[in-house]
Amino acid sequence: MKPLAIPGINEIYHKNPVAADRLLWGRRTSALTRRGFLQNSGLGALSTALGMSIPFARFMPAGLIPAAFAADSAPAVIEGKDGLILLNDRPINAETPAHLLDDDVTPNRYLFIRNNGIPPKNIDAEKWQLEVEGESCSRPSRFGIAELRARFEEVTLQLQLECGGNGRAEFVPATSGNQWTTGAVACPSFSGVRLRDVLSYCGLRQDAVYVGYYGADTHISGIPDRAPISRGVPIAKAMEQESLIAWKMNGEEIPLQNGYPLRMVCAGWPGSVSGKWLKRLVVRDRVHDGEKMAPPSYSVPITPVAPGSQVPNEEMRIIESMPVKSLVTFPQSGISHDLRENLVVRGHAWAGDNQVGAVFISIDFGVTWLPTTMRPGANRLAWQHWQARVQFPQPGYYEVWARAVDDQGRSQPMVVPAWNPRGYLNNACHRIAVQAV
Ligand SMILES: Nc1nc2c(c(=O)[nH]1)N[C@H]1C(S)=C(S)[C@@H](COP(=O)(O)O)O[C@H]1N2
Ligand SMILES: [Mo]
Repeated sequence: MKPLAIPGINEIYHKNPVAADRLLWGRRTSALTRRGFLQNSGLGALSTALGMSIPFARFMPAGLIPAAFAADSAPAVIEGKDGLILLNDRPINAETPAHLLDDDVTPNRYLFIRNNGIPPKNIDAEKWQLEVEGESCSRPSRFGIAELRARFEEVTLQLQLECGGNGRAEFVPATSGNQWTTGAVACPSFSGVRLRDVLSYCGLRQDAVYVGYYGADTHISGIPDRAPISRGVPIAKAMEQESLIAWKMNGEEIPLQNGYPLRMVCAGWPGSVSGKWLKRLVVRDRVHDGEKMAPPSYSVPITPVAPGSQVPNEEMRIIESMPVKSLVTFPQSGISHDLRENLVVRGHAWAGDNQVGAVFISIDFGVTWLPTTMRPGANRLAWQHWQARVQFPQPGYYEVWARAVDDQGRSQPMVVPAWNPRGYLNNACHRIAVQAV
């Protein structure tokens, strides 16, 4: 099902080499693209390239790159992380293919890795200390992990983490940073204490505005005392009952790459607010000013801009709750399916601080949408599971598209949404390819 040649590719190369490269080598094809890359090649050529007919070809949006053209990347060899796709090896950044995210609760080995620096080495969890301080903290304190455990109530919650740059690979023109496709998201279960219990114990002054974190990872440059990243959340988010300081993931130690032995988890916001290898929390009387806290990091233009624009920092806002999104985790894109049988299609959906209202799927390029059955999430800020059965009318090439709508009525877009300089918040619909035979 993976064609070796794409008709018209030479012309595409001529006009837009970056796009052509993506088409051939990239994995940038899970959402629709605004550009008509294939406009020179007719539908006949497209069917030839796919090696099969396209029953709903008449509904195919102009310029759609078939999901079947998504190239396979070789999985990386990262200890304890079988099957992840490596995007960068220094610092390590690796994403999870959609079909490996099929579990209701993401196993430790499938939690994506997004490192801004180099993780600490030779960690002794028994000696690990968390400091809480800052100008708006009235009772600065230190805790070992055993003390956190003894002093505060232990809670376990399933919490969804998604990197703000997930889906970046689909923006045109390309934006710098890790070229995540769909796999910088997961929803493991975390155990620890509530951030708010710790903060309340340490005393928040009246003027407290923000909580910032510092981790034990080191800057890629090797410069000591330079934090690779130090972000945080406004007090209101920190005080939510789902915001945790966690030492366990799925009942096990947190994997080294994911923040062992202690991390913050503030779900529904960009993953970057959830500090790993957590050493220090600072209660601030202003928006925290740590590394990668201010625009343009993890920020988007306040008003939409033309693709490729330069945007002054003052015209950007820091990303907070993430937009509604979904994934098809079963079947794996590219399968062949026996036409005589229904195909079970399933996945997850999530909506930042909100709930998902509904998930729909389409097998005719978005002309008709079928409802799916949804199960509630395990708790607030956990992803929600959906499932449907589809029947294909005749043999040929199909795409299954999934589209979630949040409880405010906001839908995922079909096409890549507002371009922004750093390539954040692409919540376009996920598509998979199915050959009915
Ligand atoms: N100390 C520290 N915390 C960090 C990071 C980091 O590089 N260092 N990366 C952040 C980013 S950008 C994301 S998306 C999440 C990723 O968490 P994961 O690697 O466990 O999936 O951790 C966040 N916390
Ligand atoms: Mo991130």
